[in-house]
Amino acid sequence: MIKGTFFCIDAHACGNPVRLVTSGHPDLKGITMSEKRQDFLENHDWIRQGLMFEPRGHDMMSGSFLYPPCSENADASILFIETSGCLPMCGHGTIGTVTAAIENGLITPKQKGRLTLDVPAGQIEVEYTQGNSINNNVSAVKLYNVAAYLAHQNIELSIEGLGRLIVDVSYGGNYYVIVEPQENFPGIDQWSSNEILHWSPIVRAAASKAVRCVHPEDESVNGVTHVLWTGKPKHNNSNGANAVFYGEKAIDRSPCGTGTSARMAQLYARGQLSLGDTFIHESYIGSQFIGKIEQVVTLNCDADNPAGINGKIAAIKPSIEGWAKVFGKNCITIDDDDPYAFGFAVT
Ligand code: PYC
Repeated sequence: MIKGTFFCIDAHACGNPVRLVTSGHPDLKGITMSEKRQDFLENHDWIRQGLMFEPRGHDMMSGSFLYPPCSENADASILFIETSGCLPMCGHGTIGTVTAAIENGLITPKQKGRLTLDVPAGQIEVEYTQGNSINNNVSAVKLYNVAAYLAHQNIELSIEGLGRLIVDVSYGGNYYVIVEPQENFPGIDQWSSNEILHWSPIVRAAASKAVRCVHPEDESVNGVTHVLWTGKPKHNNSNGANAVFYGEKAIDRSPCGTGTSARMAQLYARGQLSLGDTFIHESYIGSQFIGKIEQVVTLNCDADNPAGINGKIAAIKPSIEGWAKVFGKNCITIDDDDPYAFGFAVT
């Protein structure tokens, strides 16, 4: 029996997939997108599994649902889905979702060219550029992300078979272990994708043991979920390059919006970037996002904040600019009779 039918618009943002699901949304309990994300994970996760994993998706698959705004000032809300779960925030996912939604008239902005969006990690602003003499496509999306901050610095990890690594952990909408070139890691330009896929889950597990990451304003945003490896860029105009590992087997094909935000927060905390600086970040396939430090802010931690942080956190508000292309429309069914209704992953 058919359990669900989902119309989808398939796109990619700078190379990484975005499947915007335009029908079949479950009603979600909760007032905020953070609460709705929890409800989705507890009660409707079969939809994500069926649409993201093979045979309907693949290791890198990610996507989104649009929901009505949760706040009065917002135009819409986004729930992000991918193979690893439902991210609090996703940069490439926002760029792809906004492009597909605006081109297909799925959001009516209060002000043309601008959107305010509720996402599980908070509220973000978006500017988009639409239309030229040839078509009415969206050619660029710039998102103003939630506050990003360096959470842990100079953590020593001992990785069997690789050796000692010194890493930082930074937040840009998700928590990232950041590994820069050093004695036991020559840089992404010297490593194959197989090496990144092999070592990433091991490094993520070691970092998760070594540090505690809980967002001071929302305890449901927690845990080191991504690994960001750095190295030499391919393009002369890039300021940095990265390979972001997520889920169990994925390397982001885009430069990763939340990863770029986390990296800029790390570089800002070390004095290597300043307010107003741009940072052109390159992905493993050479595609680029333009990051910028738009504001310097302070996160005030309540006395009983879930992270147990005493005091204030110095943070930045970064923007990320990129593009996406819509390439198809899809009607996907998930049928109870299918032994692979809820997907599988080959490990
Ligand atoms: O662009 O933020 C991002 C992202 C997270 C995981 C994959 N891409």
